[in-house]
Amino acid sequence: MQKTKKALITGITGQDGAYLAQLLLEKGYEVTGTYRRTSSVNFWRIEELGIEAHPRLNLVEYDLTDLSSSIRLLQSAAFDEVYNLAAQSFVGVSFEQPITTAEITGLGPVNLLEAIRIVNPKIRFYQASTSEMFGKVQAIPQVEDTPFYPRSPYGVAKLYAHWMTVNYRESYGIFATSGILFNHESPLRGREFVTRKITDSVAKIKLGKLDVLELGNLDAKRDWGYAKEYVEGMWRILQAAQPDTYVLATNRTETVRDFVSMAFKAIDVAIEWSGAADHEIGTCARSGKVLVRVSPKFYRPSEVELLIGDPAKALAELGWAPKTTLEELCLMMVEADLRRNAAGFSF
Ligand code: NDP
Ligand code: GDR
Repeated sequence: MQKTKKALITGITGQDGAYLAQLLLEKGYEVTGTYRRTSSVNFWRIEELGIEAHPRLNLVEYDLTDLSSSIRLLQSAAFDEVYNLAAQSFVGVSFEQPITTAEITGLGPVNLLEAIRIVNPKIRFYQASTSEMFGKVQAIPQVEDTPFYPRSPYGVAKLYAHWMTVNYRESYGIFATSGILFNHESPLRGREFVTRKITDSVAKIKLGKLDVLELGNLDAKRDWGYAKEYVEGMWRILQAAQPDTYVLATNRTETVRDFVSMAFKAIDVAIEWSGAADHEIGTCARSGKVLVRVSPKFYRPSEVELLIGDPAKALAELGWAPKTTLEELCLMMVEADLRRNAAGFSF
């Protein structure tokens, strides 16, 4: 009989943590998911997926910045796989809190790598690296060996963690892997990120709960995929014969403005754009009402203008490819936000 695999997921209260937990439970794993102590812990994502009371799911309190609790956590069960998804993950906030971001997002993963080295170097480790490491892009499309040029404290912190992961792989023979994931979204995305902010606001406008959607840089281009498919890629990265680095992306890029138009189209509203970049507006083609306005307060001190990834290596070596189109993803998110807002709640 095959032994039940044990996985540890840091950051189970986040978007990816919730989907990954669901996937691993479906695959028969015993899953330990970590959450942070706060005055009111919020498990809405795992509740929405219906897995919060799963008999093979164990929830433990943990903070990534604490080395001794990282060691005790790894001593608490014979984990086969560790997925490090915990991070201060919002780029905008990283400009306001660069040191906290460095401590959590940069140094945090080293606590786990050290704990693996001390407790059991056979554990397979996944680090959630990011396309933000490409920043001011040096090549189009971006692949695994495109030079990095991060443009935010978040990107710099992730790049440190990325190279430490590579270093632990090369120095100690640890099965330490890194997925350079491009933006991935879903109905479980946090509302501070632009796609979910847009779909939630479009739902509220449709239901008469909001007049105008205010955004920052509409010209930024992103390669947006569906989060549920990306966590499958994380799992495949840890099942490979050798530890390595992989890009997961769709190889399609669109502007924030395009995503706004797409979301309004989902509620049958065509948007007409006018005005200069820093006070551009979007009006309803039928009524002439202003529905979208640019507010420079959402601009970042330095911006990542264009991201587009080529996931050819993941396809060739892992058999991973994205399936859901951006139109399908956007519609799925608008419909979920319409449902939630109509029912009177939205996280
Ligand atoms: P989320 O912001 O939704 O989730 C982040 C998780 O990290 C939350 O569970 C959060 O807990 C937890 N966390 C934050 N700080 C700490 C800490 N000090 N100790 C322990 N846990 C902590 O992110 P996503 O799910 O979207 O992303 C998952 C990972 O992938 C992140 O590392 C992110 O940077 C990275 N990534 C994401 C991409 C994306 O497009 N989504 C693309 C590339 C990389 P709490 O709920 O308490 O805040
Ligand atoms: P990003 O995602 O910074 O790419 O990081 P986000 O959705 O925050 O921004 C995408 C782009 O949209 C522009 N933008 C706005 N962004 C937000 N949040 N709010 C706005 O009002 C707004 N208006 C315009 C931004 O300037 C940016 O160009 C995400 C996170 O999940 C990271 O953790 C992850 O590593 C990367 O994706 C890949």
